[in-house]
Amino acid sequence: MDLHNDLHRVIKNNELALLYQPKIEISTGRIVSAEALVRWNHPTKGLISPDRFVFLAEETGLILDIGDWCISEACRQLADWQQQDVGPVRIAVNLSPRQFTDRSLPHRLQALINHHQLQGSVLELEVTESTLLDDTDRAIKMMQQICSMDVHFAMDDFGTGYASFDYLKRYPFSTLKIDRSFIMHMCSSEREGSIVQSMIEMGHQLGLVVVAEGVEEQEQADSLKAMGCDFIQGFLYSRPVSAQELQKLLVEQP
Ligand code: G
Ligand code: G
Ligand code: NA
Ligand code: MN
Repeated sequence: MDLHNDLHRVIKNNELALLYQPKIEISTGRIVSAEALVRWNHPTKGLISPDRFVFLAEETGLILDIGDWCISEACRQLADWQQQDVGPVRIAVNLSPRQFTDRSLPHRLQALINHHQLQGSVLELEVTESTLLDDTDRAIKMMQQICSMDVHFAMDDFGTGYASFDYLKRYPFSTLKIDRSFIMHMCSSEREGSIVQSMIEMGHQLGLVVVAEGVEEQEQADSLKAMGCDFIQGFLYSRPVSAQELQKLLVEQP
């Protein structure tokens, strides 16, 4: 498979890029955070979505290098904005399961934070439950180590797997992201609406900040606001955009 061979060269050839999707704080309407989403700018095949190469990279172990590149690029961008007085804004980076088996992750995160003279709190890590399944105790320990650097964790795609509220209680998460499949039907189905409402309430009871993903319609945003959801993310507000475009949005907001 030739994509596979090409994948070995993505970093050396500088073919990866991060796009950023704003997360809007519902109470203020402001962008205070953005999710970094990786893209592969292939020399002949054009822009390739992570859906097509992240699993390949997981299989081959290349995800470690790609993941490192993403975190380090996010830190570089944060430092750049800090110097230009853009923001304040936090960046959330997605972590894949394999990255979480790497015991040197906390140490390398700390080194990047120090190198770029950042506060840990400007960085968030998004993980899905599959990332945590392997070795619970070790995962909790690693998360605690990273949390002590003031880097926070978000549980991504919540509601799609087996992760229960017990899960959220045991692992040091500070944010819960409701999967977009629930948001999609929340206004057309009373049942789905109630599920979203209960996720928000239970999230708050556990002391978590709640983000709704995949918000595409104003009606959904209005309901989420009425339900007390904290942040929204989705095409209604913005697609993932380049760093320059996000910078423009940040600079122009009141
Ligand atoms: O951006 P897009 O909607 O195409 O992302 C598709 C999938 O790829 C999503 O599940 C998203 O979480 C994942 N993804 C995007 N960027 C990264 C990344 O930097 N690392 C990992 N592990 N997954 C990512
Ligand atoms: O798995 P994760 O939640 O990281 O997936 C993020 C993916 O969701 C990205 O590929 C992003 O492009 C996509 N996405 C973001 N907002 C929306 C939206 O409003 N609608 C849809 N259909 N996809 C979205
Ligand atoms: Na994510
Ligand atoms: Mn998600």
